[in-house]
Amino acid sequence: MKEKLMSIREEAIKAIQAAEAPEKLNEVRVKFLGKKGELTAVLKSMKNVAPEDRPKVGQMVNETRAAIEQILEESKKKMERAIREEKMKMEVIDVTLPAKKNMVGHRHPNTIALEEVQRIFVGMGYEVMEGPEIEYDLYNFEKLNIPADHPAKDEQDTFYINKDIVLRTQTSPVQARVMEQGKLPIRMISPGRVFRSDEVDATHSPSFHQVEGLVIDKNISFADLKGTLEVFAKELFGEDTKTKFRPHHFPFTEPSAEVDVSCFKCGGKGCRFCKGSGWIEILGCGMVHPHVLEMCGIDPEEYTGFAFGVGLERIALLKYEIDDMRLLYENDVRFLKQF
Ligand code: 2NM
Repeated sequence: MKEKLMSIREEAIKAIQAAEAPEKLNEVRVKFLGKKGELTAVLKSMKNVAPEDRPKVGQMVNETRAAIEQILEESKKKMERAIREEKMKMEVIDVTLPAKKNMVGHRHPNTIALEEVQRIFVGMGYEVMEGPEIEYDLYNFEKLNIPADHPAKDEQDTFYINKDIVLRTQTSPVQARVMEQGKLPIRMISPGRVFRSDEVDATHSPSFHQVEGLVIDKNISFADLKGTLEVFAKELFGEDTKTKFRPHHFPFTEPSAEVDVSCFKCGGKGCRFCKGSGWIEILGCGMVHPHVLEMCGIDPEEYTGFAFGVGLERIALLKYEIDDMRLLYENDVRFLKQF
C-alpha cells in the first residue's frame, strides 16, 4: 500500500511538472484527487486492509493528498505569476514616445480680417446682415442708380444668369433690400461673396469678398462718414493711422470719395509697401445718392445717409503682408497656419 501511495505521489508530481497551463493543473487535480481519482480509489480499497492497519494507511493517504495539494497550489501560483508578468511585458507603455497630435484647422486670413471688421462696426452699434449671392438686376444695379447703359453692367464685368438675374457684383443689393423694408434708422454692414468677370492675377479674382456699410438717419452728414471711417482705420491699422479722402465717383453716392490710410509699415514716409507714396488705398465711400434713397422708398428730404465698401481680401493682404491674392484661395494649411 505504501509503495502504491508513493508511486501515486511521484506520478502526480510528474504530471504537475509537465502541465504548462492552469487548466492542465486542474486535470491533474481531478485525475489524482477527484471523486473518481486514484487516491479516492485507494481509500475505497481500505476494506481490503486489515482493520488494525487502517488508521495508519488512512493517515498515509491524507499525507499524500496534502502533499499533492500543496504542490498543485504552488505550481498554480507560479504559473499565474508567470502569466501576469508576461502580460505586463506586453502592455508596457513607453511614456517617452511623442504623443499623437490632433490635427486642428485654422481660421482663414479672410475670416480673421472679417471678424476684425465686424468687431469694430458691431462696437459702434452696427448690425451684420446678409443677402443672396444670386441677385436680381433690379437690386444689384437698378435701385443703386446703375442704369442699363452703365459700363459696370457689361457682360465683361458681370456674370448673367439671364437678363434679370446676376451673380451679385457687390453686397450693396443687401442694403437696397434693407432700405426698402423701411425700418429706420439703419446702421448695418453687409459682408459677403461677390462676383466679377475678372481675369485671375495677384490682385484679382472672379470671386472675392466685400464688406459694405450703410447708415441712414436724420441729419447724417459727410462729417459722420469721415469720423466713422477714421475710427475704423485707426482700429484696423493702429492708433497713429491717418486717413485721406480723395474725390471719386460712384453711381450710388454723391459726393463720393476714395479713402487712403497712411502706410502702417513706414508711417507715411514712403516705402516698398506703399510704393513710395506713403499712402495705401483701402475703401470707397460717399453720401447715399438721393435717387437711391427714393428708389428704395426713403424720403431724401427727411433722411440722409452714408455708405462705404471695402474689399475683404485687400484688407487681409495688407494686414498680413501677403503679396499674392491667389494664396488666399489655395487653402494650403501650411500657408493658412501662419496668420
Ligand atoms: C462702395 C462705395 C461707395 C455703397 C452704396 C450703398 C447703397 F446701398 F447705400 F447704395 N451701399 N454701398 C457704396 C458706396 C459702396 O464700395 C466701394
